[in-house]
Amino acid sequence: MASAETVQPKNYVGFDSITSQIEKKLLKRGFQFNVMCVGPTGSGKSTLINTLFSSHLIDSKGRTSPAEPIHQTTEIQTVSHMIEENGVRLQLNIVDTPGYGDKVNNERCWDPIVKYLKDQHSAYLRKELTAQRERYIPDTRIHCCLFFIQPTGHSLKPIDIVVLKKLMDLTNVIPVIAKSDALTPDELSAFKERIREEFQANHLRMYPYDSELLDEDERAMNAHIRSMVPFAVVGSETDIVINGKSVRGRKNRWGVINVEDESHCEFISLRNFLTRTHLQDLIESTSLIHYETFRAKQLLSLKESNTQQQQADRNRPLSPAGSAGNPGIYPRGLSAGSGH
Ligand SMILES: Nc1nc2c(ncn2[C@@H]2O[C@H](COP(=O)(O)OP(=O)(O)OP(=O)(O)O)[C@@H](O)[C@H]2O)c(=O)[nH]1
Ligand SMILES: [Mg+2]
Repeated sequence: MASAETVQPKNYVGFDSITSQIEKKLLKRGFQFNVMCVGPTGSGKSTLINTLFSSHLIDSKGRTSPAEPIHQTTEIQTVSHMIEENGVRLQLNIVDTPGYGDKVNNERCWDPIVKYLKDQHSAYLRKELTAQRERYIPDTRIHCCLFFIQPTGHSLKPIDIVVLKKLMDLTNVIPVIAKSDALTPDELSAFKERIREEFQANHLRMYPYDSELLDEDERAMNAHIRSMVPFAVVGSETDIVINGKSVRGRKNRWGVINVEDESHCEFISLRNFLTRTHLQDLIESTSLIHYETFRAKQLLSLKESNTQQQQADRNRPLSPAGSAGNPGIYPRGLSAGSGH
């Protein structure tokens, strides 16, 4: 058999334009990027979402007067934003979740969040398995979950570890230290170090993941990110004027924290990481790692239950009404809302 070797065509064939064709098509269609915020009650999730996208997308507890009622997120809510930069359209969907862990009994308080994540994988799988599937399946799978850690300066709480373990199997998890203005720089770096150790000790896989396919630059970038994670962030919905320039900040009795100043917090690093350097990789690893794992598990359990059903059917005495029944539009076990 002839060995594989690179052959140079004599005349210009033109298929090298395929990359720009694909690019053009993708850019025209745009991207969907779905981010979810998870964390304890009052940890600043809604405020950070508003800070990230500079608009009042979601009610936070921030009050401008004592008479104003406290806003607490009580159900999972999604807001969408269409962003366009240099002809590239990005549909950003942000999923805010109610804080967990403030009840007397916190058992299974994470269930609605886990169910939401699984439902999105399941909806995609159902669409993919239909006979006449759409060429382009709208993607509601969560590409990245910002996990809010309270700035205690101690360690992760047992409930955090339980929730993190559930989330890691389903999505890319990026831990952030919320309200990091509560810690001094020394406390913050010691806290970060302890959290990284706890992640390792509890076998919690933190995004970004290493892979053999990465080149040297990408590896170096990931190593840099890993040395930074968890990102220490501060959120604010108030504009403050510093040197004649209006910025998002928090004013307290001893000064002003400028959310966008990299010497004050890592908000800008987090935003660049999400929307610039790792956007494509977050989308890709959701599809290639988390969705594939979910898909394989679902299809295997489907196969098992079908085999069991067939065996039961075979053992059943024959009767005129002994048909296996109508499996419906979905394969058995994959009805809407399955997968949890
Ligand atoms: N000091 C400080 N306070 C913050 C920060 N971010 C938010 N807050 C305040 O913390 C309170 C709660 O913020 P939210 O954004 O509503 O918290 P949440 O996590 O959405 O709360 P739930 O919806 O109840 O889960 C508000 O009073 C915010 O102004 C921060 O970075 N630093
Ligand atoms: Mg909230």
